[in-house]
Amino acid sequence: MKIDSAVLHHLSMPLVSPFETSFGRETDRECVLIELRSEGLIGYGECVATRDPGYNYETTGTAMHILKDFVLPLILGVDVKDAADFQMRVSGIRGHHLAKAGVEMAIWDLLGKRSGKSLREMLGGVREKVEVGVSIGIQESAQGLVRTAADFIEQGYARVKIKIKPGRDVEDAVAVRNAFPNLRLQVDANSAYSMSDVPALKPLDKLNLLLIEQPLFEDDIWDHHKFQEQFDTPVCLDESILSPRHARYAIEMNACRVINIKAGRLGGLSQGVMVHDLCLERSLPVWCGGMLETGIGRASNLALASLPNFVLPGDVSASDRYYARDITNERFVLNPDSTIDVPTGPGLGMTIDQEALKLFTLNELPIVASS
Ligand code: OSB
Ligand code: MG
Repeated sequence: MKIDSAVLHHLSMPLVSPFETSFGRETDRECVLIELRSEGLIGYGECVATRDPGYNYETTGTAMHILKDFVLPLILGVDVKDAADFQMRVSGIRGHHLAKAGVEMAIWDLLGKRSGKSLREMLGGVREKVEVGVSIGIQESAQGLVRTAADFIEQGYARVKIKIKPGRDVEDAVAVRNAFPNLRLQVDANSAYSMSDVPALKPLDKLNLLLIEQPLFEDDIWDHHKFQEQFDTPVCLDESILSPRHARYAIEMNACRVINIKAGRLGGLSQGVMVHDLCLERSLPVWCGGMLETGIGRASNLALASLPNFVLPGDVSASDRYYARDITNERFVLNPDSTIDVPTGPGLGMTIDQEALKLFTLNELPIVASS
């Protein structure tokens, strides 16, 4: 499949409500939509880098640079066979997984459109719908958080994740647990703590949480082992797992009992599938994380989450939880059983609302093969 040209669309989209985590607050979400043209077809991929280097070191700015100057020149005018071939071609570029993963997604979309197969079929997904939950950012108060959670539960979300940070942890979690004694509840710290915070966090262990996500630093798998030793609640790693190797290290160190899989963080869907397979073999449950994706990235997450070992609900909510207007014509809705349907069309199964795309574009960069 020869890749003829590409367009990078740097987007900024207003969120329906601000999203606050331990590393900052977003009211508009930036991302880079990658458009690849090949033999008369167009494939789309979403790079989930954000405006600020808060989740990890990448930003939409670094992604535009790495894509334009390093990743795309390696594939434009080139016959790229599949995701593995793409990974081999870009293996000399260190890091920048969010940038690479966006291109790999566009390649899958092209492969599917060529063969008439959905991403779910190509990845080996086994479910037509996926169990989902909602990730709630830090609210103005614990009472406000309970109200927000009640609203989502009312809408049909059967699993809730709340963001925590120092000073806004145990009290918030206790408030939600007291209001909803049977709720499937979990917390996410986004690397905000260190081992000296263990005594302060210990009361979380009494709240019957599904898991505690990424309490410590990204590069500290070993301290997560020490943390896990002190908690009955399963530790789940997000930021720390940057490759299938990291997943193996974490499992062998007993640093976690659950892994959050994000294709972006791992450098591509193919790498997400590898972590999935490894966890299946080692009997670790996984679930699909989210990065406030547009319809493009959400379609990709749903296809990935249809694989067999995604046994915990994913952070993949309905389109209206994020955007009043999305860049895709298709919107995702929550089914009454707290699931979302996996798209069935070729590739990602999505089409672009060109008018919306224009509306949200900060910068558009066409890129052609240098001869
Ligand atoms: O840590 O899971 C995270 C959003 C941006 C960056 C990091 C995270 C998140 C979420 C949102 O929790 C999940 C979603 O897309 O609904
Ligand atoms: Mg997380």
